Amino acid sequence: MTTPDDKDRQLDQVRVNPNHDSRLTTDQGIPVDDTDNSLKAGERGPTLMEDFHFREKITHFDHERIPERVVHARGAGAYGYFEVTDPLTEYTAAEFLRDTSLRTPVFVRFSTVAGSRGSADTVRDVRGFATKFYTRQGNFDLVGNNMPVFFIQDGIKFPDFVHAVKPEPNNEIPQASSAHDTLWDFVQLQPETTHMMMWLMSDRALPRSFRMMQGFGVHTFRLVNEEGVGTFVKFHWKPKLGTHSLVWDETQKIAGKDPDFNRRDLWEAIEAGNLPEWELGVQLVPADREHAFDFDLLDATKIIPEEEVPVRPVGRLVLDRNPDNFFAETEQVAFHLGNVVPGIDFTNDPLLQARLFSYLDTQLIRLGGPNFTQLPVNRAVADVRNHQRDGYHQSMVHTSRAAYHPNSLSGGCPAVVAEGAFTHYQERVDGNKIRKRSESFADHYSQATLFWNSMSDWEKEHIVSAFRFELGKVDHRPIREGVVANLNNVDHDLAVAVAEGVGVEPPAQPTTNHGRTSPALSQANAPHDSIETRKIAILAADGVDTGDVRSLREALSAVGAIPEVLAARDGTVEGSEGPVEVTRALPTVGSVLYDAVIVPGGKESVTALEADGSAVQFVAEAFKHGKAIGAIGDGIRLLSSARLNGVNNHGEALTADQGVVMQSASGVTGEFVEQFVMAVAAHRHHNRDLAPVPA
Ligand code: HDE
Repeated sequence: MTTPDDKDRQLDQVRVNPNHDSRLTTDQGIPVDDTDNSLKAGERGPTLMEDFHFREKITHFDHERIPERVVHARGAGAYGYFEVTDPLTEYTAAEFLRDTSLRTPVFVRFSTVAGSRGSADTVRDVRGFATKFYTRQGNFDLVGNNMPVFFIQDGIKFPDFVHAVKPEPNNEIPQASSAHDTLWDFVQLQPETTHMMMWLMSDRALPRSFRMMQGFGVHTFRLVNEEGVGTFVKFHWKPKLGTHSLVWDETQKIAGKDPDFNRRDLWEAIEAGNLPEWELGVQLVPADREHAFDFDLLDATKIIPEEEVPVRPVGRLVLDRNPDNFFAETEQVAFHLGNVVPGIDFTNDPLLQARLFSYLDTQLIRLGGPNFTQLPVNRAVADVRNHQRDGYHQSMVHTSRAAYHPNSLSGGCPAVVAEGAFTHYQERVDGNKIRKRSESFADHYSQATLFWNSMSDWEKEHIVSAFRFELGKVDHRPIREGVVANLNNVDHDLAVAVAEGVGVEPPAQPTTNHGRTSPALSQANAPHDSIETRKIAILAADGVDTGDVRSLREALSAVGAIPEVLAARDGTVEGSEGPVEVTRALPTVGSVLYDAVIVPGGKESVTALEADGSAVQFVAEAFKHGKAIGAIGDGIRLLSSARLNGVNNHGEALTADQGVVMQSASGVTGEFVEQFVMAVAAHRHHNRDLAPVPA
């Protein structure tokens, strides 16, 4: 159990456990002696109106649902803390970014964007990464995503974009998917979407885990120091476990096997004490360098390449506590970009400006009135004292007589004081009222090209396949053509490869590619050094080598992985030296729920696995998805049955650098473990010949 922080102590005042040592009552506190039978006129007669317990129970039930979020409806959240490690005292008045002795409580909610509350986790989509910092100076919300840019430049286009990506209006199809005509119609007509569409078609849209994805504030914000000097800032979250993704075929299968895959992963990691952690980084740009870039800092479809402005690590975010109640906390949490504390301010980014309006507005309807800030998860730990009164669901009893300012009846309180107050950054602005996009926002392609150029070969292949899949679902041919024509402005080879897959004429005119790259954009360059919390399947049947299973369990647990023994049935299998406990039965899982698989030795066991289609498929599918595969002694036979008999289709032997680690001698050697751990740490092996592997 972690030490309670200010937020936890505050929540403790409202936590109730009706299951603990209590009797059933109505909402009025009246004890109830029967909640299974309604009050009737005779045993077989009609229910009576006067049955207040029945009426109350049904009425409450009838009103249990609130509107889901218009976007980001599906999410999962957790509490934790933030610590600043490299104080930003020179740049900001925000105490939580200056004082290394502070542990600021946080609540983080991760989400998908397009799907409904009940949709699957592993869809191709952007992920929300929203953090509420309960600072001593008030709540600061960093409402970001796992991609550093956005689809549009001006918030007035947000309803258009969301209407296009959401299920189509006539039949509400497809759920949680961008692969349909209306989205791609919008995309082809709105070229500012191009850069973000490259991200969305990349593996970034398929995170292996919320714990293994980056977060970005997206907009350029402003830090303001105690002297009122402003510095532009971009916020970055970097996951301690590295940035890793699933592959497309796998995501689709997970959506059926475990639609709660990412949510469950977060929950289980925290329950097991494997606390998810991110580093906060900032890119700082002095005010006088505002125009020093070949893009506009106010344009949310642009990144500042890390090679141009390095990301400075400044703090640490750790999630250490699951919520007690999903609805009360994760569903009712209300993030708002406008919640800033002294020392952090906005810029004139037109997307950011629109968000300043939207969040509060949507919460008024979603949470049913203006008092949602009093909901436990939303309450600041800083004192809240003002003249806001009344409204639906007012749960404070304000005892002061004067609810206005200025007043003399309450001694002028709450008083307006300059010290510690938020003062808006004093930026000079002037201009004619005008509905116009700035010329400095006009380049929609250079950074899309930069992203494409920075990808490794396998990332490029995945992007092409994603475009082919999505456009292949678009019925209206001219839309496919429009998208391909637009992609030609990013890279000619990309446009041709996509065109070939979706049956449209490849663009004739090649365009020039500027050739620049930003290596930091490629997931291939992310650290691959840990196998902590990776789930590793050990396939077993009667006769399995008990020593192998024991050694593997020990060795893998010692490096922080989670080994699980899978067999045809739950319970135990009879190993060579006695019973081996089974973690899960094969029919309840599938290779897609694991990061790697090992087949231990044991002649009889391997023969049984060879005869079990689900075990053979397990290995073949893990291979198809690029996962590390290990086999010891007889275990190698199962790899042959899965047609991975040590030789790929080019007649070359599969080697450990392709993530297939085989040891013919029996017994788990240190060398085997070392090679296998390296293969798992690499996350996926995309240097395999996958074409012949059945889907
Ligand atoms: Fe949001 N967005 N958004 N958004 N957004 C919402 O607020 C909106 C944008 C983001 O876990 C809504 O309470 C507009 C960018 C996250 O509760 C709504 C525009 C980024 C979440 C809204 C944007 C985000 C939301 C829906 C264009 C990344 C989930 C329910 C101007 C930087 C927060 C709600 C949570 C949620 C509006 C664009 C991130 C409707 C108008 C860019 C993570 O207010």
